[in-house]
Amino acid sequence: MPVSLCGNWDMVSNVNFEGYMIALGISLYTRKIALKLKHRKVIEQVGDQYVVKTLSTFRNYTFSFRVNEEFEEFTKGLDLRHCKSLVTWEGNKLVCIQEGEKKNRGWSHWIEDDKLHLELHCEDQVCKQVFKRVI
Ligand code: 1AG
Repeated sequence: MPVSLCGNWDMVSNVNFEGYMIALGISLYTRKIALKLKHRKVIEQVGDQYVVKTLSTFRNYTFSFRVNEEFEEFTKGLDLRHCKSLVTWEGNKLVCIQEGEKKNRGWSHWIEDDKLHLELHCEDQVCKQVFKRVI
C-alpha cells in the first residue's frame, strides 16, 4: 500500500513553473501574478475518492477523481481546457495523464523525505514543485 498523500502541504519550491505556463498558453500578465504565488495543496481521501485542492491568494483549483477511473477534467481558473484524465498508481507515484488539446500533459505526485513532490509536464516542459507538511 503506497504511503498516503493526504494532508495540508505548503509550497517550498517551484522550478520552471514559467515554462509550464507558457506551454499551456497562459498570458504574460497572468504568469507574472501566478509566478509569485505560494500554493497550498490539500489532499483528502474519502473511500476511494480523492479530492485535491490547490489554493492560493489569486485562484483556487479543486478537482476529484477515483484511481483507475477516467474522468472529465475542466481546468477552471487555470488554462480552461477540457481533458480526459486518468490517475493511476505507478509504484509509489500517483500518476495522471491529461489527454486533450495539449500533448504530453500530466502530473505525478509522490512523497520523498517527508515532502510532497509534484512534477507537472506539458509538451516539452517540466515543472517541479515541492511541498512541506503544514503542522
Ligand atoms: C494541478 O495539480 C494543477 C494545480 O493539476 C495548479 C498548478 C499549476 C497551475 C496550472 C496551470 C497554470 C494556469 C494558470 C495560472 C493561473 C493561476 C495559477 C494558480 C495556481 C493555484 C491554483 C496537479 C496535482 C493534482 O496537484 O493532484
